[in-house]
Amino acid sequence: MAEGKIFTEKVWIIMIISTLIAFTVILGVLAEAISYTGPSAVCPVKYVELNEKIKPGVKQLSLGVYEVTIIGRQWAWTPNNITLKNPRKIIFKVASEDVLHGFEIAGTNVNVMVIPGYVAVITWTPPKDMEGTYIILCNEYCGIGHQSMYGTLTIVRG
Ligand SMILES: [Cu+2]
Repeated sequence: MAEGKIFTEKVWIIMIISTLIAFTVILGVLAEAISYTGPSAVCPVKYVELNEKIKPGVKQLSLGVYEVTIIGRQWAWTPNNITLKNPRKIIFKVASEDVLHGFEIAGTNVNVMVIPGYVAVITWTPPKDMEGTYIILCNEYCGIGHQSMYGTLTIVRG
């Protein structure tokens, strides 16, 4: 009788461990499939130095590699309309001049909270076939004009 219980316990332990392994493998494969890149890095910036240290704009680092520096303030992103030609890798550096904002490019996995006093850094590899115009929006309520805080990212191929 006791041996039968031990056998049942072993079967259950094996089933639980194999389920955990299966879930972990599935999660890993799906994360790879959607190009999940994990949490972004943040680095502090002194509030008064923000405008000296952070110059909004687009910089091409090498062929297809762009650094896009964006400042969020109530209620706009600067720059507001970004056009990139054949991007392979985009490094977004996003900072807030006033309150908490949320930087999101709709339809992609770019989504980061922009905390005043920090620069959020996201490295994003857009899919090779991705082109067109995508909405950049603020997804953290940041005041009365929050709904008008949006811009565009246009990816041009060819
Ligand atoms: Cu907002």
